[in-house]
Amino acid sequence: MAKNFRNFIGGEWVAPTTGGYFENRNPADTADLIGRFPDSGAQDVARAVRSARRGFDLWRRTPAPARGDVLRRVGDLLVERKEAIADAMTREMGKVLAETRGDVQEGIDTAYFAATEGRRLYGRVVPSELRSKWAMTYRRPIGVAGLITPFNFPMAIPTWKTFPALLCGNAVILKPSEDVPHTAHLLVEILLEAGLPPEVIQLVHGRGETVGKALVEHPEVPVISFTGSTDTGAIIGETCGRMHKRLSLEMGGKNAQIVMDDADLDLALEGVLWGAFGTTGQRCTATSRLILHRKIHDRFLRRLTGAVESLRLGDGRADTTDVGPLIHEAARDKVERYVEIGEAQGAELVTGGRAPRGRLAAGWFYQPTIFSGVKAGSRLEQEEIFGPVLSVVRVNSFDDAVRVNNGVRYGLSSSIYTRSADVAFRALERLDNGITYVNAPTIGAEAHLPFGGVKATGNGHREGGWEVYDFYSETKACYVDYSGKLQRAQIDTYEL
Ligand code: UN1
Repeated sequence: MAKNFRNFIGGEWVAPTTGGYFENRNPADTADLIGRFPDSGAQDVARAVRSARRGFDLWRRTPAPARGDVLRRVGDLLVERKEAIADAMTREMGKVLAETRGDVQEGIDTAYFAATEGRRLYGRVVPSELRSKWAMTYRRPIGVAGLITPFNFPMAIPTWKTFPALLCGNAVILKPSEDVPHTAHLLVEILLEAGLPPEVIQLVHGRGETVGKALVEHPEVPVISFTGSTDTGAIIGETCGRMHKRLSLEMGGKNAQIVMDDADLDLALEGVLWGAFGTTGQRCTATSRLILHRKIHDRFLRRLTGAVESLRLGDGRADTTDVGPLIHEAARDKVERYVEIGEAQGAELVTGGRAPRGRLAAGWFYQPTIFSGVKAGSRLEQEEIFGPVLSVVRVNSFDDAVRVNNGVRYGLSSSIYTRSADVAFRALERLDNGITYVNAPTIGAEAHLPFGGVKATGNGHREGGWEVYDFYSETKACYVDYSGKLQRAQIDTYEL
């Protein structure tokens, strides 16, 4: 019998007020039922907010280094349970074990970074223009943060949002994707075990249209962070704009790897295989376009096709698997639709292009797929597919490659393979993305660097690294005048 999991609200594990549950199934084998999770409603969110307000009152007064100590213990527990969590994550999400281990590791890195930030969280002391007066800033917590996370990094992304929010002294309400609720459950168990006061964290499972919406619209949740589609981000942005909320958005991508004629082709080949088909193409940073210089186009494409045809599809928990399933039926339908669009628009299907039969029909698998002769501006080249489909675009020059790379509405990551230092630096300058890699694929951001994109990918904020701490805290400017008299800024120092 599959278990009914619960929300964590008000310091306890509770059933949803709606009484409804949804199923969580293994995408590699849909007969494998992992559990049922709460299909919560707005009332559950309202309870969570009331509790988080109490948690916030306590936590905001806990010294930041002590908050950091809790997160260090969280990191230690993640280290201890890395293997078990990776296994559970592959079971509910599908990507191969090496990747789910990496996903937990990203959480560990984020925890240890946050732990040390507890002893920094710097403000500044600056000279005042007036005598006997100090001027300084410090960082204050904001309140209850509503965090809405996607399926593709079931541990890493919740930790990117939760840990900095907590370190800054906020209380958190986490609404994980309904495709990966179990990993979020394991994370919250660890936070509690590490000594986080219970009302500082709330876990509310459910759908975006119900729980996510209720969180975004709740007047006592002043901070929202969302990773997901650009369309949903736009709706959230409207609400947050109207309600004066602080909002961080991480949305779509249409990332390209450029291979110049002077590139190390072996390296570029490994890079695109990993970038395009790792996580079955379901990363915001996935390589979905390959921009090839005409001089190496045919050679490279031939070798790439051979390599892609030898990738092994299967259950992510088997050692022999390179590429796992897609997350669910709708994701596979979307990939199928784009393959039809590609063919209808005249691109050439080089390999893949269908779902495998036989044993793999038990899951949401799709063959790694390459289209060549893809035209810049066509739908295949412009729209995010979030699956194992790579579009190859042929270009004549570096300038052409830059134009194609920048000619989409998104701007998350980009990559260029070249042996020329000046081409590499020109690429860093001209590629319109939040992240650019030289001689490395479009995926693989490290937890201590700012993560995010330009144009329709984001709204100017960054996750990860040091910048995210600015997002989760409010800067207060403080002036202390010990002159014993009224000193007028802009006037007294400058009076003749
Ligand atoms: C995402 O796809 O949403 O850079 C996150 C990477 C990972 C994170 C991806 N470290 O590919």
